[in-house]
Amino acid sequence: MALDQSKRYADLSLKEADLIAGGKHILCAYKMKPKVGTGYLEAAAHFAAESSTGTNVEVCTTDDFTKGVDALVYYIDEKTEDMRIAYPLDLFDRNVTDGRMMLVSFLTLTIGNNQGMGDIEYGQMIDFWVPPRALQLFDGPSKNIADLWRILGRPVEDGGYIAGTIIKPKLGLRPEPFAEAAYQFWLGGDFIKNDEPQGNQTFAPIKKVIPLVYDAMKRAQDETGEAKLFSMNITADDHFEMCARADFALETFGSDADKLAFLVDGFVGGPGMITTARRQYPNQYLHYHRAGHGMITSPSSKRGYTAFVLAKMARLQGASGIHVGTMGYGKMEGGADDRVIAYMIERDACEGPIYYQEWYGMKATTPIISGGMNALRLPGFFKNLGHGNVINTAGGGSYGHLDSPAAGAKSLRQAYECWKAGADPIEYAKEHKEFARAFASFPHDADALFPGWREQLGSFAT
Ligand code: CAP
Ligand code: MG
Repeated sequence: MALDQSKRYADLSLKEADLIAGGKHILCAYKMKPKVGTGYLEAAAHFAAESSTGTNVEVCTTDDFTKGVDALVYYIDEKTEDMRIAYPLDLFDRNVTDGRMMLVSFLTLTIGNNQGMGDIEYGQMIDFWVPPRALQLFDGPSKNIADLWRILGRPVEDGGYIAGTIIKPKLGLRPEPFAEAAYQFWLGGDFIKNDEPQGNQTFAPIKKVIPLVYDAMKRAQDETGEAKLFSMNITADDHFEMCARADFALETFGSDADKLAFLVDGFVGGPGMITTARRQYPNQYLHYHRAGHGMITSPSSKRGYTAFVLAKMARLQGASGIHVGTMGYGKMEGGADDRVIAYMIERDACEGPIYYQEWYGMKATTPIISGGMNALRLPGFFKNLGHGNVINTAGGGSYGHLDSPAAGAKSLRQAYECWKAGADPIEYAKEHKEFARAFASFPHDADALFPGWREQLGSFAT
């Protein structure tokens, strides 16, 4: 049995509204369940102790100052497993170099040791609230979708849908076929990203691939008269290796370097990689790929934190865009309600699952929609989200189009135009060939989403 520390680490008389008005705490909400035999408040207090100044026993080195920075449980509801903790700002580590806050310290405290405690069955962070002072101390995004819209020659507000892809197959393309796949898509679309494991494999060395990709970009730009964008994976264990990749690409792209984004596998790589990219390359769009996050953010998980929390942290850190799933319209887990993930990162104020967060002008982070998407799934997706100001990357949805990757790309854009016009997709398809051919390309989806399409579209789709 652990020591009951609830007298020190819990104060249920504290009001959330007062804590928010005071602005001196970061608030975190968890779903927490103690192990059988441990009382709820007792477990919660131990959780707060372990996440701040304490341990499982009293230590003689504690003084009055120490107690002033204790994290405090301020709300519990055993039935719903709700537990909320207020963390004094002074608890969090600050940079020696510039006094700023760091995400790694936020994580070490709020979702660190508390994840492996013997008297806790599970604890998962479902929301957090950041006071204005802490917002000032995080980098936030430097570039975002507005910068991409400007490059694409569109309005910097409501600039609309960016049609993208991921070079597929995921691995196994040598430099020439890789660049050719990029060229083929760019003839119809805007944005291409490396798939998250693509880097400097021996069969496709960066120093051969990147110049060929840039050449493909230039040719596609000449051919279409449009600007094109490429998001390059610079993920690496070593900071200097990341920079070597990024610097090489910037030099290669030369006068088109503004069209180069940097992709970082930020979940497996960790916050340090994101901040390295954010601080080293503030002029480039920073693309946060979250591969691996499902290990804790899956709806089946009761530990770690949710996809919502991950996205909110990404905006604080300064990701220009982060994957937010497909809200039940693609191949990955998630549902229609995941809209709130997108809203929280793109709005200046937003109601989260627990907290209302104001961002006080911190730049927005773009929702990146990826995973099993194609033209047929997009109209429903946009309807659910309520807008189309996103980057969408469709790998299978582009390279799986029967006619060509360019036709796949065009079918994506047409799906957006169809939704924007409020048109009936089958009727719209009759006048838009690439969209019509998406029905024949993805007949499984077509049957599920538009039963009767074969009879209605007939020769338009074949
Ligand atoms: C999509 C993707 C992304 C997933 C990751 C893939 O490809 O590139 O990695 O979207 O999930 O390899 O699966 P497809 P999330 O378009 O071919 O499905 O975006 O939810 O983080
Ligand atoms: Mg991928």
